Amino acid sequence: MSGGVSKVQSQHGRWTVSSSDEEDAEPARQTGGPFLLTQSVRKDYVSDSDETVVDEEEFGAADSGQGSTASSTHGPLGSGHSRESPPSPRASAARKIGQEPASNPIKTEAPDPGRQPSLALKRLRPSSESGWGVSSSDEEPDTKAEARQVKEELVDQRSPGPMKKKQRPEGTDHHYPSASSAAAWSPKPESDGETLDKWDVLEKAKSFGFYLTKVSGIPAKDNCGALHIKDILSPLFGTIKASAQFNYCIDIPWLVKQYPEEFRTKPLLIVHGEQRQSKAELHGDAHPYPNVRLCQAKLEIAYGTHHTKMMLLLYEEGFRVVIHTSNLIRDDWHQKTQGIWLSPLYPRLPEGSSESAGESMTNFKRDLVDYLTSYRSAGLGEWITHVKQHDLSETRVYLIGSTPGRHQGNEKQKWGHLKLGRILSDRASPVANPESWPLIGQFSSIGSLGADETKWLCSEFRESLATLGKSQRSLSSQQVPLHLVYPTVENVRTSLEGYPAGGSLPYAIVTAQKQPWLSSFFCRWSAKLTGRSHAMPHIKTYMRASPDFGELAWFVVTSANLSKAAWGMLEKNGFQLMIRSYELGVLYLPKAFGIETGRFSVHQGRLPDCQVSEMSFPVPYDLPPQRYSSKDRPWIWNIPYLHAPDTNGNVWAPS
Ligand code: K8D
Repeated sequence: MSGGVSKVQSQHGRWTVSSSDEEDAEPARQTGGPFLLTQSVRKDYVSDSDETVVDEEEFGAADSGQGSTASSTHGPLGSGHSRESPPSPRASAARKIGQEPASNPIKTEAPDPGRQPSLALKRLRPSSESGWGVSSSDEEPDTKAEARQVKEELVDQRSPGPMKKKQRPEGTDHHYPSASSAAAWSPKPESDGETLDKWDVLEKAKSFGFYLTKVSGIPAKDNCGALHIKDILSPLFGTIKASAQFNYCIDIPWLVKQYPEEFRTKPLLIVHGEQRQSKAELHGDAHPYPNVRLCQAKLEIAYGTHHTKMMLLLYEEGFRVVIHTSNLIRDDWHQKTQGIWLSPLYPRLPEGSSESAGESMTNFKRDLVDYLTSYRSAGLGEWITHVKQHDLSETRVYLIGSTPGRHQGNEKQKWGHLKLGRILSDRASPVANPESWPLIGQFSSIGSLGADETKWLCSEFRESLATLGKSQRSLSSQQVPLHLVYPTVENVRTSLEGYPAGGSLPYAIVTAQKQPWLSSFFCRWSAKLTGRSHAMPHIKTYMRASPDFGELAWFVVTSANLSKAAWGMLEKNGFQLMIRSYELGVLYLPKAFGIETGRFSVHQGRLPDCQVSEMSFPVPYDLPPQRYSSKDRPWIWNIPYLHAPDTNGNVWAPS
């Protein structure tokens, strides 16, 4: 690692304890904080005779950044009060990864009936360095084939394939993009600007642009179609001229290494929310890289964070937007379930195009410009210009963003849950029995949601998400079932990472104690059909499913956890929506993919040979969600778990 000496410690006290009602924010993710080791297995339940010396390579520990030190960059603060947790992590935190040797190279295999030895003993890929952006000798052949396939899907959209002109599908309306919008760059002939043929429908529905991150240590078939950050930044996706990385936790030396060598010196703008000392540290980290510029997102409301995870990639060939859920640190791309939306390759508009050119039927361009403008930052000006200069008309998704503020009037419905509710009102198709179509939320952290479910969760939040078309706007959302998918302690313990995975699931004990009522909504993490049951979620998704969970009315992948800080809370009798954090996600509506039934069919798991299904949505975890049993408890990161060792033989003992 090229970073300097770690200076992670003692980031306490950045936040003072709040006496106001500001407890809705999620706890700061203490990636850089002082921390309590996941001590290696306690002797009282592991007999010496079980001791096994484990080759570090067997666990990928030879790779810098792998091993038990990971936990020490994600562990909870000693203080039980989340408000005192400084959002310190970032660069310094990340840099710490890989600098400290594994504290305990000798692992003890603990007897654990529930344990799945295959997880612990599986040989992991040597490291994420085997991404195919590096030298060919490092590459796995199948990885390259996959990359080519992804390229065909996402870069070569200009080759229309076999063409056949057909009749307009029934029910095609103005929400659907006209064939002419594609004509600017598609060689497909005969577009008359009005008709929309089946070829278009299939072509456009072909890819949802939805991907998961690659998981080290699982069978290759389960990583089919999954992407590492090196894949996303590879020349196969475009020749990078400049890029912008929006994120929360950023390890600059690691990030630079994810770019192919030929792109490492191209201008890179990092948009972050760091303040004071951690901002200074981030600047220190950037100093060795003259091409790296930093842009600090304003956070003028207490307890806000810059959660947004987005890449803007300016290519010789055009422009691409990537909205995802991973921090820019090695651990977030290693053994977690993370979501990625990849835009198509956007062509550059002809010189002198009008302001309104290149808009999509989802108004994605306008919304992205509005989102970027909300930073009110000079550093983003040129990126707003880049967006304006490209044709985003092929975008099929809606942008759902949050930006800090007390939004009123016209602004109110541009952000957070009110934005989602507005799009669902304006653009989603009603269903016959809405009260039997459950809502599912899935996330990696939980804020303080109030004394009972009526305060926010089952009132404004569920009301917005339960909207389906104008007629059903806020109609008896009280009856819509709500399932909240969040890992149990057992999920974390038996995960690929073991307890250290809990460092990215920062639900705090003080918060949990205030909302025992929330337990009745909880469902376990399970992703058998994607092979990701043991890759803990850092993805966040929200969806509306049919009564039998076989169809979806819509699907969202986002950075937004289950918190008022992220989604917004109504104040002043609904006059304003108060949002603390920056968040970004995308909404999939079936009609925008030419699916006129207004419902995606649900597809779980991968089809053979990395195929993607054309009309069914690849839901990344098992449905229906399974409620917690009476023994299950939600993962809470700042209490000890000493009585059962994790996959790697460690326990969790936060300070
Ligand atoms: C993140 C306040 C964070 C809390 C939760 C998360 C999460 C993040 C930051 N800090 O997404 O789980 O951006 O990873």
